[in-house]
Amino acid sequence: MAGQVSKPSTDVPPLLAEKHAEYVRSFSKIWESTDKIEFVATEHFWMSGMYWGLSAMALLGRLEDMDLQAIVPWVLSCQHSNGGFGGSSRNDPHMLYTLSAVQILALCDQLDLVDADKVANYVASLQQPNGSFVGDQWGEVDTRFTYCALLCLSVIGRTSAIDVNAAVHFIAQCKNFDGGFGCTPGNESHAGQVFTCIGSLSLTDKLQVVDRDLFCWWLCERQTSSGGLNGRPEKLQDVCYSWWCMSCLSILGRLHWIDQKALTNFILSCQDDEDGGISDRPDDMADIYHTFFGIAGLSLMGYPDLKAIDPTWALPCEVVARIKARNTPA
Ligand code: GRG
Ligand code: ZN
Repeated sequence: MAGQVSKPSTDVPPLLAEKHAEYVRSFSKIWESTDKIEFVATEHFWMSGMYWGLSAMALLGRLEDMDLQAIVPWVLSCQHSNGGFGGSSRNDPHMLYTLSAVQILALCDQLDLVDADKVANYVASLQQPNGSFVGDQWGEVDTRFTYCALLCLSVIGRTSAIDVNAAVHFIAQCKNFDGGFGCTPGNESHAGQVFTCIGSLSLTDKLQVVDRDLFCWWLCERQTSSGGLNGRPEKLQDVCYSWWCMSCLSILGRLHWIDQKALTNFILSCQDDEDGGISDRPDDMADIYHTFFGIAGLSLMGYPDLKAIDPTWALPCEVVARIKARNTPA
């Protein structure tokens, strides 16, 4: 057990939904304050920030409080001529932001605005002969990009644009002796990477590659005495692993292998009870990333009044149902 108990559970407030909704709304106003350091420091990942914010609002049942009329054209303005999207209109295209863009358009029920062939061509151009994917023109290979490719193409109904079997073969090569997965073959298992590999195998219906008991044992060993989960042995607990680990356990039907009450209390103890938002650990500064993944973790555990999130698609279940209906031939 790597962590310490940070707050007795009796001190823990319930989910401060209204404060978090206000926090997400104010995050989107960073974009209007070009003189602020936050503007400069975060611009390259705004597209993902917008996906985290919108998804958090969707799980809270408050998506309509966001200015979707402004967000959709902004997303489209970040697409480049090669079909990929940048983190902002001034940033180069990247697989990460192409997925976030497509996810946002799905959340907003605006997938008809996507030129699916163009996006599919971009994603396919990043697949390597061994089945792996690079994130952009600079050539870094990582299982994150395999998941992004598979999910992005699943959302737009174009998985036929890539060699899915080769992609699965690459993921299988990243499996380690502990049942987990790393970012490339031979790399250490890490909870973030295992999500991308389990997500990829779930999307492609190839979960038989997983050594379920061994792997789920590794996952449940991520819970520390704080109730929170860490990303690998001897590391600190962090709210975002409530998503990276719990999504895998959910996909594999083993959520009950975690002490969910203790994890719920840990996530709730990371809320900013004045300004809203959720941080990585109690008393740290809240950010939009941990706000989303904290709420997403609570959603996986069935926290009251939250909409359900799909552990494979990282989107609300009702959005996934809409996508599947759209992509299923009549
Ligand atoms: C649509 C949900 C969604 C994801 C898209 C980008 C991506 C695909 C997945 C990222 C998976 C990943 C690698 C997450 C880990 C992020 C993280 C907390 C990294 C920190 O790593 P270290 O080594 O932290 O700094 P530890 O906790 O090990 O000390
Ligand atoms: Zn984190």
